[in-house]
Amino acid sequence: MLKIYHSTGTRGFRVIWVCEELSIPYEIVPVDFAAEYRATPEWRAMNPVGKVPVMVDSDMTMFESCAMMQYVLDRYGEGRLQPSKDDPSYAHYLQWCWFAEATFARPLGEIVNHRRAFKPELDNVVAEMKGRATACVAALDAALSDRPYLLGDTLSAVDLSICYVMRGYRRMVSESLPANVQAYFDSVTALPSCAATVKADAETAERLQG
Ligand SMILES: N[C@@H](CCC(=O)N[C@@H](CS)C(=O)NCC(=O)O)C(=O)O
Repeated sequence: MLKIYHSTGTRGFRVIWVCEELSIPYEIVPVDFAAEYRATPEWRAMNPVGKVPVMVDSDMTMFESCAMMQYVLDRYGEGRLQPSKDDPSYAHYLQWCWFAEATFARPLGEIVNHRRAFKPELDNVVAEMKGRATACVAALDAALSDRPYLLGDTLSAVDLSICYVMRGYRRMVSESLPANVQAYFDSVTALPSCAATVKADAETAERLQG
């Protein structure tokens, strides 16, 4: 069974969500998010840069959450939640998959890093990163002006990946979203698979404490 090494609130959320949406069996292994644990040789053997998540499938170990998502889809998805390579929407599927992590999540990650340092002189960096993240939300709003999901009428894994990042945006930048994005976020996060993921994510912290 797939093992997802995860810390509550972190990027393993998007991989868990895909498994929940597709009813693919998985197990969460809770990871202590403390920097001290992530610096240990034990964790570095799993993720050489000391981040989470990590996924193990039999004798295969990998890091990078969007790559994990794609692996799960390709290996166990049976064609669901992604267009085939000859579908006209395939290029935009790739585009939004990469956008979710490389462009949208990146400024939010910088806000987390700068807040961790608690240095007032970094306030202008935080403001810049909020602006960059907000530009991503505006791009999503424009893309969603004529469609319920990023690829059109059909839900795909990019919607789960983007809405995972949007949860962070709402927490760190603004709860108020432009109209198209708000309707999109509300409908994607209303999926039963989202509630199941939120529950599994919260239980991860409880298991670590217990
Ligand atoms: N691109 C990586 C980013 C991984 C990442 O930055 N994870 C965060 C938690 S969501 C982390 O471990 N942060 C700790 C740190 O950077 O020190 C992925 O998608 O897996």
